[in-house]
Amino acid sequence: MKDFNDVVTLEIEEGIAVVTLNSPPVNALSHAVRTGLRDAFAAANADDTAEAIVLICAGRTFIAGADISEFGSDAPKDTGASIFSVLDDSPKPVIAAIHGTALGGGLEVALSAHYRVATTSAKVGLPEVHLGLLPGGGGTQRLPRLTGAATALDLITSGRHVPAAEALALGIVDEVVSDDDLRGSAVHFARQIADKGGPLTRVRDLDEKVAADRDNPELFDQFVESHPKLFRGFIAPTEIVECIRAAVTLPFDEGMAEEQARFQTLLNSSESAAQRYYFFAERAARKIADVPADTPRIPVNTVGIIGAGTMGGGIAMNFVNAGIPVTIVEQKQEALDRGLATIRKNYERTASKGRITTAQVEERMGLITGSVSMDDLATVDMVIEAVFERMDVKKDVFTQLDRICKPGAILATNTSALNVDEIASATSRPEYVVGTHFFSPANVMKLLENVRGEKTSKEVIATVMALSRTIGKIAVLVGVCPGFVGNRILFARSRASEQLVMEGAMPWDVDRALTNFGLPMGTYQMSDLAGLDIGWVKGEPTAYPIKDALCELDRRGQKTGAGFYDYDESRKATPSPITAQIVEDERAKAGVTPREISEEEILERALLPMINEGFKILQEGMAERASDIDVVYVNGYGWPVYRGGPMFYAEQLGAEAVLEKLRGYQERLGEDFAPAALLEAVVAKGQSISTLTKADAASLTAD
Ligand code: 3H9
Repeated sequence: MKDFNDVVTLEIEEGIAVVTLNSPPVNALSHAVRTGLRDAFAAANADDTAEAIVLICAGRTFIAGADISEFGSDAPKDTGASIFSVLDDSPKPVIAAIHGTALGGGLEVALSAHYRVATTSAKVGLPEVHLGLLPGGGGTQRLPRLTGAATALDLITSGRHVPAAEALALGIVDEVVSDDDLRGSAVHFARQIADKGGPLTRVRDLDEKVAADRDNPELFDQFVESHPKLFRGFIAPTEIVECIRAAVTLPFDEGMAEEQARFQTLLNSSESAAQRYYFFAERAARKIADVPADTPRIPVNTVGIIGAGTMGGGIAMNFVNAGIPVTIVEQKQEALDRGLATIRKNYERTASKGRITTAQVEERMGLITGSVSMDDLATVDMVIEAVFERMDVKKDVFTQLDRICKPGAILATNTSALNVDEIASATSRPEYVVGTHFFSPANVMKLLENVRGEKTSKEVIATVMALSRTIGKIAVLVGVCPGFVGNRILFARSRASEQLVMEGAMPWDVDRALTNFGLPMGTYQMSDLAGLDIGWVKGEPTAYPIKDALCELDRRGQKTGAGFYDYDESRKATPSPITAQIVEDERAKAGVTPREISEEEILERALLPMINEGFKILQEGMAERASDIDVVYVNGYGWPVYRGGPMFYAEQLGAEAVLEKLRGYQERLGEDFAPAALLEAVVAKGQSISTLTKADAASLTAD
């Protein structure tokens, strides 16, 4: 067996060269891998005893793509032919043997081979679009030659992972084989090809599919017109369309040149930098500095949910979808029945869209047990309460849970604002108490803020973080503080928005600035959606007089057909003259002469306090790292991923510029804009923002 760069080996088996790539965790195409593969293919082609070459990977997957961490880094550049042309130009037939996921550059390697054999469970895809990129290893040129342009447009702009059976039907792979013996099947396939002889099939030479597309040039504009959302704010999809158009209209080499040029443009864009950063941010959020990966986890095979309302029902669905049985407890049978009926309706709606079968609806409902007695939670491994958001109510529930639940059960609260430590104090086992802050609708929203109490044990944290993945959530560990990470930052924006409106902007001006920035909703659209009466009690003024006045008029948001905006029957919002009048009255009461505020100023004054709050959160150790704050914002609040998140955005603006602007606003508008000590320290020490950890924050602000 020959070894290349410690990551690739070459063996000859029954006259077939087997090139095995072994570069954990995902066999990404790092410089070492590319060099190793190039040398191994040269050796295989030079070996007279080998008639064909099988490329196979060790470990959990075929090549998962280019090594993303090399983009924009000082990693050595290739000299000589690309790995894609090495395979394409190989005089001996090359068979890619795919298991796991062949993604991005990984699928492009396979498409450069002459044949592809995949296991039943394998998936293939070109997900570069999620990194703000396009396939830069010939994927935009080869895939359309196999599938036609329409399928290539769908697959490359969506980045979806295509199961082996579909890949076979689409012509992307040549054979699907059992999961048990990929190597044996691939060597057998290679032997047949070698025995058959004849000219090699190179994807680059196929013309039938793209020739048909040449007669239908309008398909590209039609695709763009029918997918408006895909292109909003993102630049990669447009470039992808142009590359696939080039695959149809230009000879292969010219199409490749077009692909390269456009790939480079995207690689240098701030959008791709943000999306690549976010890829690693989401994975980093799973790691907790003082909770090592091998921390023992508590088995969670059954879950109890208290509360069958919208939140409790949504939470229950997450577990049931993952095959974990739940017991839902309500106080009254009627409320329980209503809650269970809503869950059933949700599943039936999903089934009517063809996403699950009717048998699955019954299977999932079969995993739910309803009860009106908390005593039925005596044996569950974990309980999540989703009851009314009031400290005395929560404490009462936890006192009962402490009495009822078995030792070692995890007791979780879904509070979005209350102090988890105080809730834990109602029990004799605060080390088992944790916060699991789901976002509404809980069966849809990906984000989960897991709240670490002062006494929460490492085992409980490790369990809850792992369990979050099992139920399909992207979890971030946060500390106990009002609003945790997400809502705390949102409060800062709400205060800033209120100031802007009092000073001269209308609520819809604030919203327009934020949606133009890329957020799905502005402050006031969000407020109308959530309900203006959260935390409002009739006759009791809050810090938001405009909102109070709207509530007094029973304009409590979308649910009452009016809030900051007026709504028609189809919930289309229009700026309301009633709101405008209230705003003017409130300004007059405060003695303010309104002035015109530019969109640029609105954006700065809405976003800088969010960034500043992010620094304060990190400084207080309420998030593990700056990038966790970004994960919260991208997943829970629709922050456009092509802008990375508030902390990454701050990095792009420049820490110094952020500090200077905050100081300017502080001088003009007061202490709401006072820069966080951590921001000052970051600027003073020239530290990068997006790589900051809790420990960095502590040491930067220690002196
Ligand atoms: C590309 O190919 C461009 C080409 O067209 C250009 C050619 C010239 N690079 O997600 P996991 C790490 S762009 C570097 O937790 P899973 C990941 O950070 C690329 N590292 O596992 C993590 O590290 P850690 C196109 C990578 O089982 C560890 O591997 N390809 C890469 O849930 C495990 O990852 C893609 O976009 C990478 N390419 O999911 C595919 N991939 O343990 C990106 C993973 O230190 N990858 N890592 O946190 C994925 O979608 C998933 O990782 C995969 C496995 C489905 C493969």
